[in-house]
Amino acid sequence: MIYDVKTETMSREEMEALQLKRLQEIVAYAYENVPFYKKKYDEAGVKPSDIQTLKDIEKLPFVTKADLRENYPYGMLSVPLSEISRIHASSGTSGKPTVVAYTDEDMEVWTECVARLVAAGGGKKDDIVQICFGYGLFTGALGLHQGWERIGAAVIPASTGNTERQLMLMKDLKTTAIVSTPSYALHLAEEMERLGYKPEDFNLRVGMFGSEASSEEMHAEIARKLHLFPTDNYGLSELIGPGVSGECECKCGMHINEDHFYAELLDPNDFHALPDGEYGELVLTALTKKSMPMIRYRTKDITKIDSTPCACGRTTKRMAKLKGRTDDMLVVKGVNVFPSQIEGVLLSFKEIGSSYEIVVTRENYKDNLEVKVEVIEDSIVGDYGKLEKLADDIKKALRTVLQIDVKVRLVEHMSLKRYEGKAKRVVDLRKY
Ligand code: DLL
Repeated sequence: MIYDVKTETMSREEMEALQLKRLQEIVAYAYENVPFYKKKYDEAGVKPSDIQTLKDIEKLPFVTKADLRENYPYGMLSVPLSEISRIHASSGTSGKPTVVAYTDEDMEVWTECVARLVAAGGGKKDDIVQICFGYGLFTGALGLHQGWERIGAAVIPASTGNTERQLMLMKDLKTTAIVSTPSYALHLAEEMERLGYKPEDFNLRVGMFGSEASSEEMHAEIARKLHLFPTDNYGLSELIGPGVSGECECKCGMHINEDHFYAELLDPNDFHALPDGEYGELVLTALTKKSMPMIRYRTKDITKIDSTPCACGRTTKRMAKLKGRTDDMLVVKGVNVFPSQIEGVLLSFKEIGSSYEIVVTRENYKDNLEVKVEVIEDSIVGDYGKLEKLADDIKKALRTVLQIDVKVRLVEHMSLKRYEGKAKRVVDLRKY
């Protein structure tokens, strides 16, 4: 079902006209109301009146996470605190968190954006949805909660933790939809198996996943193990939280809520605009966000854009599943390695589980890449020959994809750490 037919099926001309109008408004608004933007634009020698076409956005300087950190906590607000109705924060890599705020109007936009993606992913009024994201400062839980509520579903704010209890609730309350990270969905599936449940014991129908990278293979596994239709959903706190883009039932890219988010795809080295189909860094502008204007925010997320029509009838551009981030991209032996590439290979082996850990070390100036995976196939545990062959097969498959040698370490089932939030897959122990 298309939630907002008028907006989601707009012609390209109409959408671009709307985007330009909103871009001009938000740039002028930010310049007048946020000293940070006034200073930045004055220094760059640009004025709001220089924005005459959408392409003119390229005249504006970028905003980065460092800018938010420097203006912590309220330095980028355009309104007095009395106008703010919600505050969230995302964990910073070090030190202070990144604080984001919403006015009533921003909350309304957020809720509508998520509601569109809920409907796109197959969510319905009759659904009973269990939100297994951590309630708190993280935008995931409350953001999706609001969107599901807006479409009229019954929302269970289960939060994270206590997987056995989650499964009990899921079964007893006849949950039809779940919202979580994709890795937690697989953990739920593992626990189901361990506790002797079968997927048929549950009423699951759809799953909205996001906030961390997942491969097509991972979604296929979730679908198979939990008997539900999974969709991938993307967003980030700085822009709004979840609600930026999400997959529809065609699963051919995540539809961007383009009337609220203007997406540019740039070469991360020289920032020239890339054509559709080429991977680059996503730079987003929140076209309507009032509390904390976010104009040309460098997401560091790597994706590609597809503007061709989608079979679902929506006309909005789609972004591909994330290939990684410019800053979690590993360079091992001089080769760019994305954890998502490794994951894709690992999930093609049925003998190993979906949890893995990538460890990078350096010895005598030489990089080593080790992948730890859990053996879940009982028939080969204890059979040295079979284990050795499995490790060798995984190694060969990784070599084909990555073009470098990888050490494969098989470990016991359930011995790797499980995560309720975003999974941490990479341990880089190299000293530079
Ligand atoms: O993770 C918002 C969100 C919550 C999106 C729930 C979807 C579902 P942050 O905590 O600020 O916000 O983290 C944002 O997480 O820049 C990406 O690197 C990563 N990320 C978010 N969604 C996806 C996804 C939320 N579907 C950062 N695939 C972003 C891959 C994702 N990475």
